[in-house]
Amino acid sequence: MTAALTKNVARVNAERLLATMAEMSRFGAQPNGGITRPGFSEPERKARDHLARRATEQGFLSTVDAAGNLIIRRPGADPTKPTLMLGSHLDSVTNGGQFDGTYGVVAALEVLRQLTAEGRTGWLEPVVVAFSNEEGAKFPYPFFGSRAVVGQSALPSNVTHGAREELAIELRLSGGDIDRQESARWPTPIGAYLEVHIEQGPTLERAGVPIGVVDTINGRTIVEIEIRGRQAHAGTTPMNQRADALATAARVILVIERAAREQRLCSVSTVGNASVTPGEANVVAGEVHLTAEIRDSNRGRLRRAEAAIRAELDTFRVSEATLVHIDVTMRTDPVAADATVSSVIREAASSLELEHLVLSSGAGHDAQIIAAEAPIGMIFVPSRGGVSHAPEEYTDDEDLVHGANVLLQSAILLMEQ
Ligand code: HGY
Ligand code: MN
Ligand code: MN
Ligand code: MN
Repeated sequence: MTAALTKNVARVNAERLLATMAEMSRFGAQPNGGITRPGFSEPERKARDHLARRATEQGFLSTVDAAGNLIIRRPGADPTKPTLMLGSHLDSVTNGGQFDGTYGVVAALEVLRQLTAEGRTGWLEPVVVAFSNEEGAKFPYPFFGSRAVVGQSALPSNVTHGAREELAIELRLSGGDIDRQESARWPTPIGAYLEVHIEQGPTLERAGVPIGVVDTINGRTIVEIEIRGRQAHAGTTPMNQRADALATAARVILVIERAAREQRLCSVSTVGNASVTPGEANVVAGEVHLTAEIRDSNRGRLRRAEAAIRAELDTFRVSEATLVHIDVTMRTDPVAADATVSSVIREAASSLELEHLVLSSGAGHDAQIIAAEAPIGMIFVPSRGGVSHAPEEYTDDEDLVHGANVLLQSAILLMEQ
């Protein structure tokens, strides 16, 4: 491709993209440079309101659906056309980074601005969606918004009345309504879904390649593990008369870690949360609650790993004085990106003279949920040191601009097909 040809390729307004990213990083900012902006929290509401304000200043229409998703449309958008959905999320994990999710939403808005400025229309109507509670940091129902859009409920069937009520209050403050989730279901066919995201892993940086084209997104199973022992005095209870919930929890954690690290039953396995009751030095723990997850790109392996972990933990039920109860709270299957959408992304990268690499996603994304109803494609940009879900998360300005340009070019190719 010659330089003259590349010059004619549409580009986003890089300055405005980076300025909007900088603005968004104020919401939930921590002294250490991290971001704490859990779904359905005050900082996340402020971030969404800010972006909605920016969008309406530009003449777009912004609405919030019953699931708390922020939706940005062009005025006069043709409601009969299938949607070209451009999305990601604005919520973060506790003390996470500025780029995870937010970059995808800000880039999508920038693409909508550029498509509009150039007066581009096609058989698809471009719409930006900032999905609510993708991470599930404060309310443990990840993909809350994207699930609602495809008519699935993110709430586990056994959610307690109290937990549901707590969510209902925060969701209402965010403009949603827990009793009207079905109304969040997307009303028109989704012709294609595109999401640009930081890689959150080291592959692109190591290869020195600016653009990743995602072929698969790993599946994930989240389990809650309840370990019940007998609360007792740590100074007087003989070691052979204890039912120590925390000691059992330690063994459970190692079983789960071994599943991926040693047994290689799945690609990764993690216990990311433990809460100990009562959690005091001089008390044998009576109860421990663990949240664990396993991930893999193969559905069969994921299911077999889950069964193997369960079987091993089952032996604890008889060998330990404590009681171990396991509850699956979320299963997402591995998802393949659509071949046509992915080839459009590759073509878009080539037209911008950007080298690309095909890779899989270890992290979860709203794209994998939308895949239930639409062909999806994902664009990755490099993450410094492969770090994410941490304050050190960072992507160069130049790479942010490249990713947004590939998103824009992919959108144009899909709309004008
Ligand atoms: O946890 C994930 O994979 C994603 O960042 N929500
Ligand atoms: Mn994340
Ligand atoms: Mn994300
Ligand atoms: Mn005492």
